[in-house]
Amino acid sequence: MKDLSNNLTSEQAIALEDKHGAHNYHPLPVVLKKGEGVFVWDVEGNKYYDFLSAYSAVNQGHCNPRIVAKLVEQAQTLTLTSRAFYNDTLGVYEKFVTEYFGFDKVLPMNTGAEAVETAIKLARKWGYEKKGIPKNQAKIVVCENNFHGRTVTIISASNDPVATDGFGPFTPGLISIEYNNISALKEALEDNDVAAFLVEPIQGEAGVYVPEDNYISEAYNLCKSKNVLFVADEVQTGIARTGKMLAVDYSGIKPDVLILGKAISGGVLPVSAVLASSEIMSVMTPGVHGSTFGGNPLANVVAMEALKVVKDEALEENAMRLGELFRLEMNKIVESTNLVKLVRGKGLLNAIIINDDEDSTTAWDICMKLKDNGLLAKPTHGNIIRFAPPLVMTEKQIMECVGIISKTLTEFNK
Ligand code: IF1
Repeated sequence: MKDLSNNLTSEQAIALEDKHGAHNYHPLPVVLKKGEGVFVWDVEGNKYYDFLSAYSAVNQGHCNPRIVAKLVEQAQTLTLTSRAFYNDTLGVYEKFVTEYFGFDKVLPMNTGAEAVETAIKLARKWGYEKKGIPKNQAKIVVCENNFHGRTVTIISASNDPVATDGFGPFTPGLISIEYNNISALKEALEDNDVAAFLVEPIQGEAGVYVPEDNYISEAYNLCKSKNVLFVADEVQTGIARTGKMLAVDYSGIKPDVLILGKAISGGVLPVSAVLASSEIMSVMTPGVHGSTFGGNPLANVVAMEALKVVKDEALEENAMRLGELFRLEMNKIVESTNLVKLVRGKGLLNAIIINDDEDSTTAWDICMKLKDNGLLAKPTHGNIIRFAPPLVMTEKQIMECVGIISKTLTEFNK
């Protein structure tokens, strides 16, 4: 066990980042040194419940022993070959993951954004070669207040000025419509040049915005009726986070293209994937797309173990059950204070809406108090606090966290 008493203080660590690092984040002032299961420790040895899970990447808990063991074993054997050659883990992983989610083919990538970019390229190429869309005319429909990543093409689909200002010019062919509005999608699909509809089954960054129950299934059916690919971005909602293996499982549909990331590796290293049918994936011929690290041996063995852990530890069921308990208890708190307007979410992807302006510091101030009380969470937009603990939580732990949140909100003075 690593000695926790050595080197940096929080102040020193923060100063180093401030001096030497780009200021592209505004982190909560806590410096983490260790993670184990649902807990993290800062450099002073203070222990916290992690209610962010690295944005739903450590669903299996921090430093999951099974996943780390596979990482260490492979790291001492073969870490990277590139795709210039075959290796003995990629085909095994591709069989495993395609059967796990029920698709013919997978294209392995690394970050969520890379997988989204891959899906955009795949949809466009399918549009030209299979649907007959005129060259360079393909359109992809996206939803307002989406979050799909930070690349220039992906932010070209964003209406968030903070994510877009100063990064133009933008990629054409991305049509934005209102989320959770079927008639808006119906209208957009009147355009025969639409190749795909790219959507989050629950909008995470928008503040855990859960659409109407039939939105996803009706959107899927509309896409089928117009020969448009339904592309589900489950980078944040996937891997049992919402109480089902995929958030689309609540709608009983199977997307034409599935995008996964984050917890597909248990947060141990960047792994993402795009899954589709053979017919769709057949447009990806040798040399048209790739990545140095995509499908690397470390990623392959880690992802297989991370996905096995989800089933072996029944994390879907646990997230479903504890999520229902969490929202039940949070609603009691909502009734008892006017500080919180509502709680919403599915499984263990939840958020509370603070009863204050978006540009107030109230949500941040509450998170600072939560930190003092031993729980780490962070606001998304302004007045929304996301609560997303690792899915390995126990009922006793979730009730202890409810107690911390209740205590913090009760004692909070604006
Ligand atoms: C940040 C939150 C944001 C995602 C969905 C693709 C990606 C993400 C649905 C890209 C990434 C991360 C990125 C991180 C904050 C976090 C996030 F919603 F999860 F909280 F921003 F919206 N699709 N989400 O959520 O995956 O390239 O990051 O691996 O950029 O600040 P990535």
